Formats: sequence, C-alpha cells, structure tokens
Amino acid sequence: MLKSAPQPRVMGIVNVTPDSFSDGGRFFDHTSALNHARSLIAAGADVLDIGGESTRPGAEPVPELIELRRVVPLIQAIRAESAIPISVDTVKPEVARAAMGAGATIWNDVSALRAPGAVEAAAELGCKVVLMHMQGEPRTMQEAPHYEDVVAEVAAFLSARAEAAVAAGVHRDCIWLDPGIGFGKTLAHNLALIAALPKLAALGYPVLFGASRKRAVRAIDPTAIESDDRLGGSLTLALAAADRGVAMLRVHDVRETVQALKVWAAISDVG
Ligand code: HH2
Repeated sequence: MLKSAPQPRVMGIVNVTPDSFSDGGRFFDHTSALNHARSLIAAGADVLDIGGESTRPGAEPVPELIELRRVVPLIQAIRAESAIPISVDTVKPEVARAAMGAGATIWNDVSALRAPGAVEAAAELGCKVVLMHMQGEPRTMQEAPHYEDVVAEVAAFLSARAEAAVAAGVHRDCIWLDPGIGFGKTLAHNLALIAALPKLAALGYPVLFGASRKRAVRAIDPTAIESDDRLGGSLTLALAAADRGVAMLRVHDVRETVQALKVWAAISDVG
C-alpha cells in the first residue's frame, strides 16, 4: 500500500451559543444541542468539540457562569450515552476544569493557555490540550491583521506556547497545535499557513486544522455569503490540509468531510 499520509480524524463542532458565526442559535437549547451531538456521532465524528462562547470576529466575551451552564450539562449528557472523546472549546481554566469533571478529556483553547493559571490548570488536569494561534482577540482581530512573516511568527508562537505548557507540567504527548485559520489573518495569511502545514507538523506535535465554513471561503468565492453556502470550499480546504499532514479536522459538516476523506484515502492508497 502506498498510502501517503494517515487519514486525519474528524472533530465535529457543537456550538451551544446564540451567536456563533455559522450555527449560532441553532443548537442553543440543551435538547437541540444533544440531538446535534448525536447526529454528529452517527455521521462518523471521532471527537466532539463543545463550545459555549463564540470566537467569531467581533464576538463579545461570555461570563464564566453562563458558559458553564451552556457546556457542562451537555458534556454530562453526551458522556452518559457515548464514549466518544469530548473536547471543550474554552479560554477559561474554570470552564475547562468543570468540563473535565463532566467527562471531557481535551481542552481546546483558542488562546493557547494564555489566561492566568491556564497552563497550571492544564498540567493539573492531565488533559490533552489544543494550542491555537490567534493574533489579537476575537472582538478586534480582523480589523488589521499584520505579520512580517506569518508562517515564521505562527510557528514560533506555537513552539513557545508548547514549551510553556511543558515547563508547567503538561505532558508533551498531550499537546496539539493549530494555526488558527481566520483568527487575526487575511486570506493571504490563511493560504500561506495552509501551504506551510507540513512545516507546522514538523514541530513535532499533531496539528489540528479548522477552516470549516470560514470567511476564507467567502474571500475566494464572494457568492458564498452565508456560511451554509461554503461546503465545497470547506471540503477543499479539509483535503488540502489532509494532504499536508494534519492529524485532525475541526468541521461542522461531519458526514460530508468523512466521505471526502474516505475518497481521498482511497486515492492515496493507489499512489
Ligand atoms: N475555530 C473556531 C472556534 N474554535 N478551535 C480551534 N482549535 N481551531 C479553530 O479553527 C477554531 C476553534 C471558530 O469556529 P466556530 O466554532 O464554528 O464558530 P464560533 O467561534 O463563532 O462559535
């Protein structure tokens, strides 16, 4: 078999938020969120990522208590009926702590454990962590993203955050890296990072890639105004990332992505 790269795993997104850019409000109540989680499991998700705070450009932060009320009961309910690995998408150590108590095992942090006490909490929890690059903060990050050399800067940031996590006691094997597509980046920055994914994978940690339904697709196809109109572009980005060695894809459209990966893997198998 001439398989070029192992098939990436698929992380399905469950946003329990009223304002996420693509599915905000759709799965906001507990029952819809749980049903959505069930449908993503049935569609072939390997991991579920549960988020209670939108990080879309312009989003306002959510108070901790509200975020806890959104994610903890849902994680408990999923864990009660499924063994699927659950990640929590949060920048708050207390939310991560409660999520792990409810049955999550992965902390997906778009701020790469930069909150006060975050690296120490991750070490204490012993969970897996996703360290993502973001320039600025969600409220303002798309106003004027600027880099001298986006690939070098993102790689240096991710290496430094991984080292900070290790120094605080996070096990090296627990660390994943993510270039943070769309987080303080223009289309040119996003494309440069996609081209450089093998370089990021060479840092020695598995890479998570999330471009599903993002504005990068609309920047290339201006007719894709609604995020639901971006499936073709999202699948293309997912396969481009798969070709460049990412270990996991964070997506809304699980069934379609799993199917695309199966076809991609079948082609890779014949050389
Ligand atoms: N993107 C979003 C949120 N969390 N986490 C990682 N590791 N990588 C990403 O690319 C990433 C992420 C934004 O997407 P979404 O969750 O659909 O929207 P919102 O933040 O508005 O809830």
